[in-house]
Amino acid sequence: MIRPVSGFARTPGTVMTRREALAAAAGGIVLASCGESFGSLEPDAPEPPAFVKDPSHFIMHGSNLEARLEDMDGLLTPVDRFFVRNHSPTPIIDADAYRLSVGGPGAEREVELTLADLRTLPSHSVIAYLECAGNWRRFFESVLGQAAAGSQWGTGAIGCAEWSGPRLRDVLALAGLRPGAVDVNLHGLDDSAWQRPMPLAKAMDENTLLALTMNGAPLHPDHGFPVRALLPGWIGAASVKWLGRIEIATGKVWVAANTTSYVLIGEHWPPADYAPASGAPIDQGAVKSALALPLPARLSPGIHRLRGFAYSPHGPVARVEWNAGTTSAAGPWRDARLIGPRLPHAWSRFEFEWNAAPGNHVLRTRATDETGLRQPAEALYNAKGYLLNLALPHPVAVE
Ligand SMILES: Nc1nc2c(c(=O)[nH]1)N[C@H]1C(S)=C(S)[C@@H](COP(=O)(O)O)O[C@H]1N2
Ligand SMILES: [Mo]
Repeated sequence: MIRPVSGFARTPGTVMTRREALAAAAGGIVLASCGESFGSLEPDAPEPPAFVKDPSHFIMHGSNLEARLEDMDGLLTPVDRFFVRNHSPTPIIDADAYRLSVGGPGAEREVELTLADLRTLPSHSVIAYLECAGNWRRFFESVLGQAAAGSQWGTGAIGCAEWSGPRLRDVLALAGLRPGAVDVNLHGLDDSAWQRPMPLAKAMDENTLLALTMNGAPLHPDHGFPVRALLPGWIGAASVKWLGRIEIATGKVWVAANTTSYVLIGEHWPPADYAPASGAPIDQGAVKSALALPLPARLSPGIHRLRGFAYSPHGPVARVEWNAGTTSAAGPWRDARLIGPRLPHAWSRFEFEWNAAPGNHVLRTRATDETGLRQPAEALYNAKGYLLNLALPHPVAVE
């Protein structure tokens, strides 16, 4: 049942941070005698981990977990291998108390939805990759020679999953769009109160979802249980997890995630006159490919079948090439085989055979998408380290 609410919606849902949930489980939270407020945590209680899943499969970067491409095989990344990017610890949300509020100045009315309400709406599925805009950031230092600020991700801030749930546009229709609606801002229920707006056109896209499931199972807490947005082709930051509020605005919305972060800053990147930021905000990702090998890799001499993943926000990848060279010089490009389905929002897998001679080598791959966009040989520095997509030199020692 969908309840219209009057005035500005109250804070939706009942949220406990992971720390509070752990403390509650351990008896660390004391209810005040009137039952209205929580007592404080023991001051010297150790900080709990920022995530729920077993971090041992991952490379840890503070509150973030980087996946290892060499651990991934099929089209879909298993949840226990899927990277996590958290601006604050994973909140544990009570599904029964959960409410999603939808409204704002661009809406006809304020509505509040339960998880059951969302489950009654028509469900749509999309197989889509999700990548952090800062994936590959560590190569700004090792390849471009100038470090960029932020988590020093290698190639593993990416995964591909099947996401299902109602379309965002069907949820917006429940609140009713006014003619003046311009932007749709999404608010997370985590401590960071993560927000990222999108223009109405992206919100109305048939593949912009409020995902309730990932690979057929309810969302894992680390990936946004009970509801996350999923914006295929856009930087991961826009796919807001633990969604609590959808605000329909009558003007452009400026938040941290499109002014101080997720903007291109640097001498080659002039600020955009439409944005109150020192750089132009980014939304789409870039065409890229990466080998499913450790970085650096070590192989025995002989013929190896190597494989990897290639993807573009603009549609399926049409071609992947590879070459074996050195740090300073690429070898001749050769075609890799594309394997498995080529879907509009998913990544493609590729493979090729390489006869590895003893010595130190540098392998490179480059993807070309169906629109003809190809990974470049070089890239321009930006201070926050986003969207690096040059044909990555991957060192391989053969011995
Ligand atoms: N509420 C909330 N949503 C969020 C974030 C966050 O910190 N809080 N991080 C964003 C970023 S930067 C990325 S890259 C993706 C990562 O999604 P994942 O952790 O499910 O892999 O979630 C996005 N959604
Ligand atoms: Mo991200």
